[in-house]
Amino acid sequence: MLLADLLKYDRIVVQMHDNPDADAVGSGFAVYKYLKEKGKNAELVYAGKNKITKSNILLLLEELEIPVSYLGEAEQTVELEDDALLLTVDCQYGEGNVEKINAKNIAMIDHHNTGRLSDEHCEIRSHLVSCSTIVYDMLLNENYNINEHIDMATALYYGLYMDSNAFSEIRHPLERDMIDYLMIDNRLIKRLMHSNFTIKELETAGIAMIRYNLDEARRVSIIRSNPCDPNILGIIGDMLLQVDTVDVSVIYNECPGGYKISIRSCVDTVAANDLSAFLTKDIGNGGGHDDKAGGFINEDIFKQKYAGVTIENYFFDRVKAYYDSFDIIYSKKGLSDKVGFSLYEKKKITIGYVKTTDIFEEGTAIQVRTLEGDVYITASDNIYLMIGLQGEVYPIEEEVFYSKYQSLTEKYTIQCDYLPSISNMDKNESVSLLDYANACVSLENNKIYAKPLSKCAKVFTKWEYEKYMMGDIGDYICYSYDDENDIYIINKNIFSETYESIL
Ligand SMILES: [Mn+2]
Repeated sequence: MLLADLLKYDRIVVQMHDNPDADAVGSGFAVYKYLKEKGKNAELVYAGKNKITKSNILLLLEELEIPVSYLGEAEQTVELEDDALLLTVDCQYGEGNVEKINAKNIAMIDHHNTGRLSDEHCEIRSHLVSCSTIVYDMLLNENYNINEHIDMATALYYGLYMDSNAFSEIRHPLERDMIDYLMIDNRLIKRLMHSNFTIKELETAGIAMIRYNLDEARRVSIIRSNPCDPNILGIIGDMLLQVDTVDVSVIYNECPGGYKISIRSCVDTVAANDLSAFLTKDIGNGGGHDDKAGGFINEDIFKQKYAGVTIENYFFDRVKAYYDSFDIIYSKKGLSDKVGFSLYEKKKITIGYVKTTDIFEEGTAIQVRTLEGDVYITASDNIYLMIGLQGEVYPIEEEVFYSKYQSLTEKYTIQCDYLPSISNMDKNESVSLLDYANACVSLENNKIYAKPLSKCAKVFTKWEYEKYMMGDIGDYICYSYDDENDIYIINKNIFSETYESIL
């Protein structure tokens, strides 16, 4: 669905979920404002038992002069005209968290995973942490200049901020781009950040800390908190990491529909986002950064999959299982055991490459943003970037490049979920890597040693990645034919597409 698709209606009611949070307000207000500007008879509403009382939301509405109507318990009383459109934001029509309004025409924009997929009336992207991100992206697709409206930019930013637990649970590069791009009212954001919870909630945090549990050997603490605002979990976690014997903290509590999790880590061998993904695998979703992450476990799915297991035991067992699940490999030290590796050759496929100094001046600190995370390098005539079939990017030295690839005269083009971008860190300028990419094809002697992993591995490569490369069972651990300290992971699908065995 496109935002422009909504314009065929003249009257549009934008409905946020009941007890609207910052994300519902941010995404709802942005769409509302866009529709108003297009000359539509638009309205921003919410319904349900409760009127908004949370201090930060009231402040947000007041300061940005967001006109919101409260419809009360609307199911019996409100009926939309036949030619009007009802658009639900940050929620889906018919779900339990949003009062039903009788309407003939219905559209939705949401990031919650209910199993519904996008179609011509719905934009559902459950891989994103906030609905504000979806609306941001939809506005950009309309070539709409959000930054001409500081109120809209600020509301979207705050929506993402709150739904991602202060940006700690961001999963997608689109969300990183959004933070960099939006021009916001910093003073207001600061005020909002500091009116986040009540003195009662502070007490909840205190009680949770008293009830800590510590695994001294693994230096990990697991805490169950009483129900509270998700932000509080992050605050407890930040505090726990100040303790000299704690490296990782896992905090969870009950929330509507399941359990909310917050994870903190201060060691480079445990990335909080990986631990979160592990703990929520098949029963929810999790993500974030290497030091801070969050997640959600769906209660119904949990009970189905782990019948008879209490949530306490689940966390104790799974955290232990996580620590036993991986090996750690440092490229600098090399591999102590090369048993089981075989020789493979790169297939003659066309991939892309860019010379870093074709984009930025020699010596510029650059950040390459890809689906797998950010990589930091310094632009140099000697450093090239390779772009694979699925948009994966990795650096390579010039000399190695020319020994393994032959450049072609054509440009390199691919279609993938997120096109890698590159930015000059000093000037904060970002460009698409594909605009500079040329095609190349691998030479005959492009060989590596590789073997499929039978246990997960975390590889610290010779390049400055944000964190280790994570290899799952079935992915390939590889090292270069000419350099046994150049160790890395190749995803199993990419491996079979790009390498073939030579005996
Ligand atoms: Mn949301």
